[in-house]
Amino acid sequence: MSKMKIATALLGGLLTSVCGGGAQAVQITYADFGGGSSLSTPNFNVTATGGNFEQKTVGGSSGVGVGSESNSVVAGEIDGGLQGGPESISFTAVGQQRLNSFTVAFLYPTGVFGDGPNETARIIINGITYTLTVEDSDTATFSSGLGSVSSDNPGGGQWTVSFLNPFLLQSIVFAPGNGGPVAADGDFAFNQLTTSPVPGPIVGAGLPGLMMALGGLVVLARRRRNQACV
Ligand SMILES: [Ca+2]
Ligand SMILES: [Ca+2]
Ligand SMILES: [Ca+2]
Repeated sequence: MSKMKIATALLGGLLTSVCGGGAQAVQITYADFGGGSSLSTPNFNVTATGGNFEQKTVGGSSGVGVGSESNSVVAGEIDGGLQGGPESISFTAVGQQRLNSFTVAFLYPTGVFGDGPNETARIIINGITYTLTVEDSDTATFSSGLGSVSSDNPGGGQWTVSFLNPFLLQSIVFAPGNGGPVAADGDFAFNQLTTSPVPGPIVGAGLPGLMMALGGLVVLARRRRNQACV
């Protein structure tokens, strides 16, 4: 392959990296889960604690929770469990990616399906615990200003927490919040997680890096033209 072709191929790859960085969001949804207690995708390793993955649809929303014969209190939701302790679903990131948003379902205000308190979800991101708390049927709050909450479907208790400044995701765990002595309080299900790739090195180098790459291509093109004239 000539130097020109190599340079063109390199530049093409770099431009793809520039143009594609951040645009290729990766999503994993409840629909990706079958049975069993573990799931591996190119981007995530996921495990269920306290039982197996279990899906359900209620009130126009769908999600995957944890189910078992012995420990699960609420089918298709991540609940406080019986003697086996709280259920949870844990995601470990494969490779470098940034957290854009996550969505949960079946997190309801007081009174819905007999819930005592407003339900809360415990979300442990990179080892730090945050809470998503329902205030009423249209409002919920996230315990950190890093994320803002939107109501997707009040009938399904579905909420999305979006991160304005996506950060590197190593792990995220979905666990019941205010279950306490009542295992069916603070139960919910996972609906969706969206991440984006970490930008490539040329993006890190910024515009000067891109200009240097373009400059190199021009020099190679001139050399080639001069050689052709000999
Ligand atoms: Ca359950
Ligand atoms: Ca409940
Ligand atoms: Ca619930």
